[in-house]
This record gives sequence, structure tokens and C-alpha cells, in this order.
Amino acid sequence: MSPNAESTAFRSALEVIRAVEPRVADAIGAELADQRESLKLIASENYASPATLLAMGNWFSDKYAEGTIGRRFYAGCQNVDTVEALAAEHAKELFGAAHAYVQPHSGIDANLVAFWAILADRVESPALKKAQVRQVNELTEADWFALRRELGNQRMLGMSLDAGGHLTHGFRPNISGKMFDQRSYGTDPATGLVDYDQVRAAAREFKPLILVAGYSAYPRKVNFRIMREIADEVGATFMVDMAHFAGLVAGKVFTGDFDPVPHAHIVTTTTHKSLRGPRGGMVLCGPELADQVDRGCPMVLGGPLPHVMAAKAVALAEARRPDFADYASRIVDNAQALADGLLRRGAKLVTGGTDNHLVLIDVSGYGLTGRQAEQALLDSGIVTNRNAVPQDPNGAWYTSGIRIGTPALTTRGLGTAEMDATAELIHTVLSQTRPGESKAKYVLDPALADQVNKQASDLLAGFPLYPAVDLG
Ligand code: DSN
Repeated sequence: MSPNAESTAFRSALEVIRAVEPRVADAIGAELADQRESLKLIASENYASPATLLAMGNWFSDKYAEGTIGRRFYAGCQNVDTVEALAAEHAKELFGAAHAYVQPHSGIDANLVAFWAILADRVESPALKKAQVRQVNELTEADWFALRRELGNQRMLGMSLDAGGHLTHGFRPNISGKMFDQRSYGTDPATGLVDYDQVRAAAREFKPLILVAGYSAYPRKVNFRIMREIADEVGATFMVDMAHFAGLVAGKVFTGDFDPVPHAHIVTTTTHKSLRGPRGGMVLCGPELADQVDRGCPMVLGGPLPHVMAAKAVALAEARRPDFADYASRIVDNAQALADGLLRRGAKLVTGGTDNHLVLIDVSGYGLTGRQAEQALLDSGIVTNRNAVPQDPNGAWYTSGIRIGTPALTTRGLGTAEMDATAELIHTVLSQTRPGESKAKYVLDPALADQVNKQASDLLAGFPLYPAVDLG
């Protein structure tokens, strides 16, 4: 590759966009500038490679390709077939999965595809069988009524939102909490850890069709071997949503009992978090569920995004390189250094630390709500998001927690020494912020916020983001 290729590519793209709508070109340039200057600690974000980003801006965006390889509803999909097959092949090799479906547009979409595949596979209903094939016209209104009742009363057991589970694991306001008869398992109030005996007891009593594991705010590993044993004991399909930690699985940090792929019947993920690909989702499964999963579009999803599948193929190829394993292990080293730095300065952490990519600070220890803490940190150039803590008295909107993660800063090259410096900045802001007259209001000396902003940019100055991209 020529030395200026990345700069030339992005500069030229912006020049072409600017000729039509300069404000969009300006916003794209401003986004890069903002990302370069902020201490990005959002646990679900990352920085995709220039190759991944560039793979998305092209003619694949113009192509309809509903269906899947060998079963398309549109002609002329030969090049889409190529990139979809490449992405699926890389995913299967990377994760050791029998089957990969790379069309979902997001993690939520991937979960909906998985839920539908499990329902279609497991619900014993003659009407459902006919409804999936050409006999659909033979069904009477009474059959449809019975089918809706059967589908609408299936059971799901997942981790509760305040314990770190995801909205789509049966949270009542989400569609998953409405379409399933749902129950949640939490964490042990004393340790904050998953209590497998409690999960087993809940599963025995509730007998779910689907047992879901995975999280978006739980700072520890989950033993998927034990979870599969529980699922088998009660006849449940075991689904793991590894959206947050897919990069740690790909990088072989989570192996054995902590690698979901050999243990789960079906695994869903996003591709843009610790995996560092384009925004999107993916489903991995064994041959039993593969046919139903492949019907995801148009059964559940709108037309696939071939340009994003192309970018998934690029990012998955990157994740198969040996340096990705080094990246993945540095994510965890950094999260642990950040947790240690915060603990040493007196912060209260859910579970007392981390063994993955994220840390959950209980900011009630600073007398703040999550909302107050999130905004005070943002004023100081530190980008995080508020998050509920287990049994959160402030609920899911104001919250009592701040979730921070290291995938993005690790991509940028920051290491454990910089994590300690980051812990100092976070502690300085939180300990100097006073709660205001509502759960959203707070008081922070603007001079202190300016000083931390400056320290954050000094810290980042040694780790330029996209160093080979100069927009001029
Ligand atoms: N929005 C994602 C996250 O931040 O964890 C989950 O949907």
C-alpha cells in the first residue's frame, strides 16, 4: 500500500461529498476530530480499521439481496454472494462455528433472528409447520388463532437488566419481554456475581424454552459450560449473546468454559464492539438451527446491507490475524488496570473489579446519580455512559452506575500506565462533583472540568487516532 493511501482515500471521499452537501462533509470531518480529542470509554464502542470503513462506501449499497446464498429473491447477486460467503467463512473459522449468518443489521436484529429460529425449531405445532411451507393457505382462522396463542406463550429466562443483562433478554419494556413469558435471574447481592444455583433453581421451576446468557454491563466471565448443563437439565435451548465480548472470544482470552461457541445451541453478536468491525450483527449456530437462521431475511430482517457484509468480511479477516489476540488480551489488562486504579483511589466497583473489558462504577459512593456523573465526566472530556447497578434505587433512566470499557482506548494504543492516569482523571471529576437539586443536576467547577479536559488531551496526544489519515 502506498504511504498516503489512507489520507488520499478519505480526503477524496470528502471532496466528492462536499461538492454535493458540504455540511455532511464537515460533519464527517468534525466527527473524526471529536473522536480524536475525547477519552472514549464507552464499553460498546471501538475504532474500526480504515479498510473496514472504506469497504462500506461503495456500490454494494445499491444492491437488493433478500434471501441468502443460493436462495435469493433478486437476480444479479453474484458479487453479494462473494462477500457474504467470505464474511461467513471468516466468522466460522474465527469462532470455530459450524454455521454463520452475517446479515443482521445490529445485535437486536441478530437476537430477533435467533428467537424466531428457536421458536420455529422448538414449538410443536402442526399449524406452525404448515405456516412455514406452501401449505400456508390451508390454515383456517382457528389454526392461526391457535398458532398465535402457542407462539405468544413461550418462556424465556435471561439475565435481568440491572444485573447487566441486555434489553432483549426479556426486559419488560422491550419486545422480548412482551412476546415471551419471561423471567430473569439476577446476581448474588453480596458478591455481584452470577449465582449458578439460583439460575438452576429458576430454570427448574420455570422450565424456559430459551435460556439466555450474555450481558452488556456485567464485569465478569460467565461459565457457559454450567449454563448449558442447566439448559439441558430443563430441556431449554441455550442462547448466548456475546455482543460485548466477541472480541475476547475471537482473541482467545475467553476459552474453555468461558467460550460460548462450543456450549451454546446458538450465539449472537454485534460486530462493532470489542470485535472492532463495522456496525452490525451476526448469528452462529450448529446445523440444526442453520436453515431457520438463514431465513432471517425476509422473515425477520429487511434487505441485507451488502456493503456492511463486505466490511464484516474485512474486519473478520483482521480478527484472524495473530495481532488480534494480543489486542484482546491488552483490552483485559487495561480494564483491570483501570479497575485497580479506581479501587486504590476509593471508588466502589460492582463485583469489586473486572475480568473482561468493562468496569461498572457504583457512583452512589460519590453521592451522585449515574446521570449526574455521566454529564460531569462529559464536561471534562471523558465519554462514558450511565448504567443501572444491581437493585438500582435510581432505575434504568437516572441509574447509580457509570459503565466504562477499554476496547477503544486499547485500539488507540493506550496501556496500563495510561489507564492509571485515566482512573485519576475519573476519580478527580467524580469526587469534585456535587449533586444538584434534581437527579439530573450537578455542580462542577468549570475550571476543574477545563483542567481535566486538558489532561485528557495531553494523555491522548501520544496515541494519535488514525495516524495515517490526514484530512488536511
Ligand atoms: N447499546 C449497546 C451497549 O451499549 O451495550 C447494547 O445494545
